[in-house]
This record gives sequence, C-alpha cells and structure tokens, in this order.
Amino acid sequence: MTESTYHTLDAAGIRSLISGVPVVAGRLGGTPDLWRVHEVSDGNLNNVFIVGGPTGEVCLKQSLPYVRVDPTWKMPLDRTYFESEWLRAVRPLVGGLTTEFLHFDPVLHVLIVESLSGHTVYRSALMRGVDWPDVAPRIGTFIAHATFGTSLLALPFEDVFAARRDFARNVTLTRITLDLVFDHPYRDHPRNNWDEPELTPLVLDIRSSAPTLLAVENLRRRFLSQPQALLHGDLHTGSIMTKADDTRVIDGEFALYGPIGFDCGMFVGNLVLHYFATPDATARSATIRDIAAFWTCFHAQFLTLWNRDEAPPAGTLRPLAYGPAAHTAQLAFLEEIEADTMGFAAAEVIRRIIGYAHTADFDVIADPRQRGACRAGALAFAYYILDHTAQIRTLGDFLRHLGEQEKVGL
Ligand code: SR1
Ligand code: MG
Repeated sequence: MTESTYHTLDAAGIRSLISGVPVVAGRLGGTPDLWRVHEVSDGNLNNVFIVGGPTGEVCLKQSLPYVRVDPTWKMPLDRTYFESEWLRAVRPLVGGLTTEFLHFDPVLHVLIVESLSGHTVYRSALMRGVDWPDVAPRIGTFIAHATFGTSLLALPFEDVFAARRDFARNVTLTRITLDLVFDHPYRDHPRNNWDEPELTPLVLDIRSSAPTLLAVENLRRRFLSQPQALLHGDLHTGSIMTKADDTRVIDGEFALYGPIGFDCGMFVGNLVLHYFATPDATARSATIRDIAAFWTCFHAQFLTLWNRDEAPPAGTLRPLAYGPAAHTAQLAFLEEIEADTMGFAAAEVIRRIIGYAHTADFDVIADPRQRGACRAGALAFAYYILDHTAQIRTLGDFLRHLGEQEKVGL
C-alpha cells in the first residue's frame, strides 16, 4: 500500500511510486522488480536517484524537510515544485540545453526527469583538466534564450506578472541566496568558514571597504528588485552536466524572477574560481577564452532574439522606435547586464571562499600552502572588482585584470 502523505523514499518506495506513473514506467520497461535504484545524491539539498530498467533510465529527485548536508537546518519541501515549474517554463525555450521533464509528485515532492548518461558535472570535468571550448558558449545560448523568452520582451505582461507571482513564492531558497551570497560573508557569522589564516587580513579589508560594501548592497538590491526574467538562480558549474558535444543545465530549484546578470555572474564567477584553482598558465588562458566566448555568445543571441523579424506574440510590448537610436538603447540594456554580471561574479567568488558551501575546485591543489595562495588570489581578484566597480566597466576590463593574475598563487 502506498502512503498518501510525504515520506522520504527508499528503493521500494521509488519502485512503488514509478509503477503508478505510466510515462516513467514505460520508459524503464519491464516490471518494478527489474528496476535498479542507485542513489547519486551529491548537492547540498536533496536526495537524488538514478532508476534504470530494461529499456531506459530516469533521474528522480526528492526534497527533504531539511538541508541534506546539514539535517539540523530545517526547510520546507516546496523546492522541487519550483524546479518543475522552472523546467516546464524554460525547456520549450532552450530545447536540448536542459533535461526533459517527466513527472512531478506534489505530495512526495518528487521530480522525475530524463537521466543523462555519459554526461559529467562540468565542475568535475574542469577539475580533471578537460578543455571543451563549446560548453561556455552553450551556456551563453542557454541564458539568452531562457531569459529573453521569459521576459517582457517576449511575453505579454499578464503572463510575466503571473509567472513572477508564482516564483515570488520561492522565498526559502531566495532567502538562502540573500543570506549566503549578500550578507554572511560581510560579517561574522557561524556559517562562514575558511581554513587558511592568510585569508583573514583580506577578509577584514573587504569588510571595512566602503566601496566594496556599497557595491554588494547595490547588487543585493538589484537581485531583489529587478525582475527582468526567470532565472535559474544557482547557475554554478555544478548545475551543468556535459560532455564534449552535449550540455545541459540542471537543478533549477532556486528559480526566481531577477536580473539577467545574476545567472551570467554565477557562471562567470565559477569559471573565475576554476581559473585560480587551475595549475597552469595554458589552462588559465583557456578559462579566459571560455568567459569571453560565453559573453560574446550570450550578447549576440540575446540581440538576435530581440531583433528577429517574426511578429511578436499578441499582447507583447510593441516597439515604439526603430533604427540606430533603438539599437543604442538595446546595447545600453546589455551593458547593464554586463555590469551586473561582473558584480555578481565577484560576489559569488567571495561567498564560495569565505562563506558557506565552498566549491571543490581548489581540492585539485595538494599542497595546502599553494591552495591557500590560490584561494587568496581569487578573493583578492573579487575584492578588486567590487572595490573598483566604477573603473572596471566592461567584461574586457574584467578579463584583462584576470589575465594579469596569471601567476597568482602558483
Ligand atoms: C544550503 S544550500 C547552500 C548552497 O547550495 C546551493 O547549491 C546553493 O548554491 C546554495 O547557496
Ligand atoms: Mg543545486
């Protein structure tokens, strides 16, 4: 007998749930006793399983009433609902750049999607030293299509307002971002941590720099008050599954309406972390190339979508001006996204080094002194970007300064 209230699923529970969902059971093939259930939980928040049968495989994710890596941190269960809604909204816009939605169970808070066999987490691939130059531009394409297509540039305002209302309820995970990215790193908080004593003077400098703190306040305000498009909300390199010829953005549970530069900045910030954790100058150059290719691709695709010839859907905002002045206005909007991208990237680097939820990038460096020096290099770079918000005006400036850090920490 299946329970009709929430409970965490084990292998038997998963077989029982799936046997009642024809679209998933049909994909697996055979009978439930033939289905293999394999736990692959890896992220901070949820249980994740791969379920395989004679004819196919699926990925099942279940929210827990707490943070998976810290059961004392209690949490409501609604995050898989928001991930399902995000997936349903963006999949038609980005096609094969995310996973296929298969099923959502609102009682068990379970989301089932296509399983990605042969893909690897992008962060792990980068740490292994692979050089796949097509991945970053694919993320540029993903963000351009997902954000343009959910914005007022592509939809009637009534649809955008309805979607904003829905995602505005994703308050638990938005609160996590607000606290962990924009607040805790800038004061003493028990969730902050760093092992390397050489980081402490830098942390104290960051916390006492008025330009830096004002830049973070501005980013925080923009994060909450610029609902430009539906964002992924946590687009770090661990939210990307890839192989050389196929890339998917996963894990949209932090989805919210916000500034487009937030998704761009999360991605760029995680490439910056990889840059400082990379052991050689050639690989560092490849990361600079990837960030540039990401931005070029995002910029070009966003403009192409904005200027495409086909008539916009009825009810969308009709352009009032055409010609060079209108084009200049479009470029100004993209410059605003560019400024946001650099700021959010820097904030992401800082929180991943001194706040909660560090990333694994630096684990590839065996020598603790060198690891500390590389982390300090990343932290100093992010500090410089925020402290010089008025001077670092383009991603070209940002990358030039990053290139000058070629030997930092090594
Ligand atoms: C308690 S959640 C900590 C972090 O993990 C997620 O991936 C987000 O990045 C969040 O900030
Ligand atoms: Mg995640």
